[in-house]
Amino acid sequence: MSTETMTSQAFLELEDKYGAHNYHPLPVVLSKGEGIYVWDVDGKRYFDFLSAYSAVNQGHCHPRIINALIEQSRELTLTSRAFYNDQLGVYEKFVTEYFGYDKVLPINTGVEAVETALKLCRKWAYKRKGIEMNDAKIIFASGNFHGRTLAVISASVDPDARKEFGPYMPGIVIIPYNDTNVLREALKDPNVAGFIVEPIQGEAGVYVPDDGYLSECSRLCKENNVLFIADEVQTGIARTGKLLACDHEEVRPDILILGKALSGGVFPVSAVLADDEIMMCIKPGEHGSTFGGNPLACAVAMEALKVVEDENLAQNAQYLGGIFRDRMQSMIEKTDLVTLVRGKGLLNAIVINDDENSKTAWNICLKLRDNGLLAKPTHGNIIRFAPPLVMTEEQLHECCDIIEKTIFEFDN
Ligand code: IF1
Repeated sequence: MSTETMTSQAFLELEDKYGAHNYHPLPVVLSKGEGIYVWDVDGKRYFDFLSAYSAVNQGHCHPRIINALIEQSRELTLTSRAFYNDQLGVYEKFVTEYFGYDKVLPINTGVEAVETALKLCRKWAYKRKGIEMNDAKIIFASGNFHGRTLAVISASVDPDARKEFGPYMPGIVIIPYNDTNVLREALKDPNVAGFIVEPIQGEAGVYVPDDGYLSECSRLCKENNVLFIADEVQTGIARTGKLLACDHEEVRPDILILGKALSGGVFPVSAVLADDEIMMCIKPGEHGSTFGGNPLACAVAMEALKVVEDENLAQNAQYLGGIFRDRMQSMIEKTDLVTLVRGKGLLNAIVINDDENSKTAWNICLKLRDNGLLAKPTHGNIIRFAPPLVMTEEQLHECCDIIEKTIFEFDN
């Protein structure tokens, strides 16, 4: 089908007619991306303030990452893990040194990496910790988002994610987020093998825990011989102003989960990192995936991580994040429509002065779109702002001007 003469409306109608209705996208049809910008089918340019949920930290179609993709795809794309390939070992050495772990288990999507971490934790529980077979429990935080599989939604408290998908997986304990007292109590159960947490809860609305929360959680886990598992699928890889969000508190997770920006948003590449003591609990045949560790993924991920380092993206996110929150803070003082801004680095959100069920945040996002900036509401009254990390200070100010102008237009 030639798409050149098709209107935005025609593309919306195609998705509506032929695609499952498991999403409710903002009405804008994109056909090109470069750096911090995306363009719609009519050629209108936007600042991307979602970055595909932090997958495109390095910016859209980064020339170095795309080049790695093209070069490798000419040579070899997939062997499966039935054979060795000449990229995997090189990547494994690179990525383990980059993040400081003995071993990596390469996989594809974020949720697969979460599943991998949960399985690894259970294996460790039986082989090392000595928990009776099938008694292992893993603690999750309320408000979590770890993906869409049956195991993971079993730990969700979001009715949309859970309801009518039962029966649910057992062995899950849910405690409040940002509460170390409850964790301390929960850890007294000797059958607890792991505690999995997002350093900042994304889906919950960019909910930043108190300073010291992660380090205290990690300390409590260590004290109780429980694995501290960090889901850094969204917060990792420079997004929050450090390579990992855990780095803000100098916490080293026992199991580290990465995804999204590991490929710079080129295609799904995820990873689980751990030391030998944990990772060697899994033996050949016990876990895997056809595409996990494919040579294309290895080449792309290596280049994507090099770009993060070479372009100082963590430092840039840290610096611009401060400016962004300052600008939002001074905006908030001039309007009743926005009540607060929160976040770390370039993972931020503003809270709209309205209830969760209102359409205000959605309508603001439509106006932002009209004014050339793309963002998406979460939970009805929260707007997440997460641009690619390759932005300059001048560009960020331009974006803050758009947000301010849009909010003030709305306020009247
Ligand atoms: C969707 C949210 C973000 C994640 C963490 C694992 C995964 C995710 C911390 C799974 C995925 C996504 C998926 C996306 C919406 C999105 C999201 F709003 F739902 F919460 F980013 F903030 N751990 N997050 O955030 O990774 O399997 O998707 O690769 O459309 O479901 P995945």
